[in-house]
Amino acid sequence: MPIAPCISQQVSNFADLRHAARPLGPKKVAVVGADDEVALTAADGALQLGIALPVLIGEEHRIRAKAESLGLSRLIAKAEFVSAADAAAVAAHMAGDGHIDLLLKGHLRTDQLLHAVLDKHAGVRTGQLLSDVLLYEDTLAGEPRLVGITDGGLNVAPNLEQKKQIVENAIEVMRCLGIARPKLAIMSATEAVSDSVPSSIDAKRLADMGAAGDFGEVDICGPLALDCALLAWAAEAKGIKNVVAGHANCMVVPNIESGNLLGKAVKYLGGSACAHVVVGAKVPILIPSRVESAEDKINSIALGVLFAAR
Ligand code: COD
Repeated sequence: MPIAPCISQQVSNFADLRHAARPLGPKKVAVVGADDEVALTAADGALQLGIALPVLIGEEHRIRAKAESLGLSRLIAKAEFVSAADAAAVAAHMAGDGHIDLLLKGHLRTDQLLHAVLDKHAGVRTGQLLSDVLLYEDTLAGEPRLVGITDGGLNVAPNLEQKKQIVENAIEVMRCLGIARPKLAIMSATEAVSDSVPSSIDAKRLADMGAAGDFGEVDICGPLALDCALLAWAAEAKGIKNVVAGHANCMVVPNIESGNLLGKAVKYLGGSACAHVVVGAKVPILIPSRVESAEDKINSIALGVLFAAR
């Protein structure tokens, strides 16, 4: 059954994304290991935007000291504090019990948070694969638009069944941006299907599933290389006639390395702002890297709010 878009109008940049999140908030956002300068600054920004009610989890005296040193008096006054030695486990159980709408990684390692979330006793797992979708602002077609990359954050070497679930998760995120019929490019190094490039075989299989209607209202094309996914003139030059080619809303990459490299390339080489969210669990999970800015983390909170409200 097709899933209805979360919002009626398509979100095409991060300003729109924050705007779209406002009427859907505030959501309870747990900052896990909250004695973290950037995460606290982002939580304060999201509080100010009206999209988050921060729940600061970790060693309370450290969190208060850090927030005070940053001058975040509004956050200290409005946030809920949860004192916990094992912030990840406490946050995961609170999410499982329905007390938290969104998890944001603070001062702890990504795998610490993910292992707490994957613990069956926490009640956050749904049976669906968890995967990460990153958004960046793409300007190759002239007008800025948000384009997704998945999965550069979680699944190291997904098999075909796991890629199928990564596609399903990506479709759900695209629908949250108001895209009723998302265009997904299944990425490889070439448009040719070849035994010597295994990702091209999986890409063709996923595209065939898309054509057979297995994913509902969606256009899927693969294998596609980066140029033909994003540049209409490149697809035309190669004679590829498909609605996705040159206009992909989301690129599904073959493994974590390609997704991670592509995500960091759009950010650091391309200079784009970013947002990303892990979906597939009971609540959206935000696992920004330690070097991401507070602004990118606020974008991720806005994306998480949109997803949580679907
Ligand atoms: N979705 C749902 N369940 C999962 C997933 C997933 N993506 N991955 C594992 N599980 C379940 C398994 O079914 C199992 O029940 C349990 O979790 C443990 O599974 P393992 O032993 O295969 O997984 P782990 O413990 O080795 O680690 C899972 C991680 C997600 C932590 C691991 O894959 C990981 O570290 N991924 C990379 C994360 C990372 O460092 N990203 C940084 C780049 S930004």
